[in-house]
Amino acid sequence: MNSLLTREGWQEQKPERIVECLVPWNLNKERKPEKMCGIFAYLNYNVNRERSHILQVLFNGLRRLEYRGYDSAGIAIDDSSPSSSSSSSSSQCNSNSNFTPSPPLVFRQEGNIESLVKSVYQEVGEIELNLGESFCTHAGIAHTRWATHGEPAPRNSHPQTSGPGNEFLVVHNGVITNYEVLKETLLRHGFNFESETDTEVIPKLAKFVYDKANEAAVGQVVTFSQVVLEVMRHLEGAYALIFKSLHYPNELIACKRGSPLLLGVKELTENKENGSAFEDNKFLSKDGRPRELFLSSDANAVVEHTKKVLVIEDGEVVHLKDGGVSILKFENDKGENGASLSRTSSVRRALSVLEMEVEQINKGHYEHYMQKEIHEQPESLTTTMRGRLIHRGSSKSKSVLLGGLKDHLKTIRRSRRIVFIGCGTSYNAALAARPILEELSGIPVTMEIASDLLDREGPIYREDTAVFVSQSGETADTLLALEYALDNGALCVGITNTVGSAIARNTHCGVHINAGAEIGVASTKAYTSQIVVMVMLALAIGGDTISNQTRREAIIDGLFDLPNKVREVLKLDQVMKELAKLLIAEQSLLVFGRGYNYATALEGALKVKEVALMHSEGILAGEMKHGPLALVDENLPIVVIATRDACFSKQQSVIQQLHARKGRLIVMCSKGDAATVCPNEYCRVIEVPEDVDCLQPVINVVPLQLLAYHLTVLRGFNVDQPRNLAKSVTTQ
Ligand code: UD2
Ligand code: GLU
Ligand code: MG
Repeated sequence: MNSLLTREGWQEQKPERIVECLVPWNLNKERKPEKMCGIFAYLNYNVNRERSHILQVLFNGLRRLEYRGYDSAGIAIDDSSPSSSSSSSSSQCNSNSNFTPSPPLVFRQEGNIESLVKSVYQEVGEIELNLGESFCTHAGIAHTRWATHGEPAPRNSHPQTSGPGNEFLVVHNGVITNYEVLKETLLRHGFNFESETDTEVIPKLAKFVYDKANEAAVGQVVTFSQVVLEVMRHLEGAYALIFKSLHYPNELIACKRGSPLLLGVKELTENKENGSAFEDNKFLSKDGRPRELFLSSDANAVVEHTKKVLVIEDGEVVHLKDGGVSILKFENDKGENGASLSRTSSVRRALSVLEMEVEQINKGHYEHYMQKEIHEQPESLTTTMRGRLIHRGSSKSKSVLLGGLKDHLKTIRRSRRIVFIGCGTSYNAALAARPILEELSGIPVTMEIASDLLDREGPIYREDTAVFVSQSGETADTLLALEYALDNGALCVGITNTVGSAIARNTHCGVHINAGAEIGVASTKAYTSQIVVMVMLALAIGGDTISNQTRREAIIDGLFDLPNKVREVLKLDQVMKELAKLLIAEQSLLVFGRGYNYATALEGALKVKEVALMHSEGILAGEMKHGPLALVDENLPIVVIATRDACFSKQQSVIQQLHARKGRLIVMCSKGDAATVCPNEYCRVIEVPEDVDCLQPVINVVPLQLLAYHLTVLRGFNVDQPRNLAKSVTTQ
């Protein structure tokens, strides 16, 4: 095999990764243009370029990314050059190795690129920066931002910095789902934060790592890629990142997970030995040849400079230095790992202290992950909706934007049916969203349990949209069903929590639920985030019509309010614990629901089964008379979900009938309805806050999650690793 990158530690490159990019951005799935925001970097090596030229290249790069949507922008360039600062662009390119670099300059602005350009030239004027200054080698970075964390404002724009002195600068596309714990840890280590972004933890973490490594490694040089590999080890979520640093002048590092990124190379001298630089072993080595290197989240911004691009893959760390490019592979297993980093023992110690602190903050004061994950649902739901619920613009109109689906909505709307495919909790989440999807889209929605679809080899057609729901994105049955649906030509949409997972990679498009890592085996926060994503999906597919406008706005308002409602319902913790005490010795528990809350009944029962190891059944209340009623007696506890929606009066009648058979009833109802649902105090009541009907399942499941949790603890079972179950079921 032709080894394209030959330096030690470099990966063998698959030839298909190196592409002649004539048709921008349609070469593989990951290079789809529907994503928001963008990254661009320009590094000129061994060729004189004036500052004004560098600025132009950066601004033009950003202009090419404009179509992707953004709300602010920023750049970073060097303050002074180690080469002679004459304004001539002579071909002679000398640099002074004794040069001490000064902190890079950062310019950030909200609004469009032109307002950034204007403010840069204004500031340049104010600080009397020489636009004609020539740089033999220079690394500049640029960013357009679509705010997810913190409003569009200069302080929240990128590059984000490690602090005064701009020792480390980072531009980021994506969402860091564990930024809160990292931030708390770094605050404890004396860092001050200036922005509300998730991104700011990244440059600060880089400085932390750099400082620790240097304290420890006397006389030993820590490389830029070593620093970044350590930083990556701590990041969760989706990202494309470019790092620039005062400590590593004229170097850049790019890495990614989930979000796209590519490298373009323009050779400035003819390479006589080999026509194609990308097939030349030496091409990326430090051969001293002048060249220009570009990094971008989109080929659009690179094609005008060069047609030769290298698609960066997840987990790769691409290091641009001395005109050469090296690629290291990051394997995200903790401990002594494949990140090819030799750490001194003291660095290892410093970093494992950090890891432990993060771990501790992560679990907080909770005893179990499941408990923590139940209680963090207001935050995880907020993260799920970040950047996706829009009430911008002068009209203040409310809408939903799912970046990953934007370009596929037309196809979905034209499909003959939507098929939800999942297993366990993910199936239940889809079931909860089914009614609103049918209502808003008018498209028939059917449900498939992945294994059953495969057992039957059920019909899937080209005209179908198949939606695959999986927390891990690796669920074996769901993956096989995906293969099957792809073979049958359906449009395949993924809904997963795990960026870069098999389902995220192999579906045509999809939505990341961004709930943050879920560690407890019994899914809780992923379930509620999945429902919210699918309600947003229904809003997106349903589109804006006059007839459904009031309904849509009510749902969007409800979504905005949902984290607060969940916060409120979590106050039932003690009530559910008391209830758990009453049920501790029971053999069985039934849960009745219907309509939007049929899924809640199934999911509540599944939780009790999974962790409390108690038999439990979710029953469609409409089916009561067709069997389940036979079980009812004065001993069997039954939960009935009867919150306010179109099924309310039917549920009242179910309660009456169960009561008539002396059923032991626990009724979940909307606040203030206790007397209505349970006039004679013959039952226990759980009163929950009310939201829009289709969002009620998110609220209603919480008390049942709490019940399952407390039952498990009281019964003395392992909450986070229940018997016989695995977090991610990757075998059939
Ligand atoms: C993108 C960024 C997000 C944030 C946001 C700002 C990524 C991964 N996400 O989120 O961090 O910057 O823009 O607006 O960069 N996909 C699948 N199958 C799946 C799940 C996702 O194909 O199961 C695709 C999806 O079609 C899209 C990409 O993966 O092309 C990212 O999906 P997303 O939901 O993270 O996208 P978005 O725009 O909300
Ligand atoms: N999450 C980051 C922020 O809010 C990056 C958003 C983006 O991809 O532009 O600043
Ligand atoms: Mg599961």
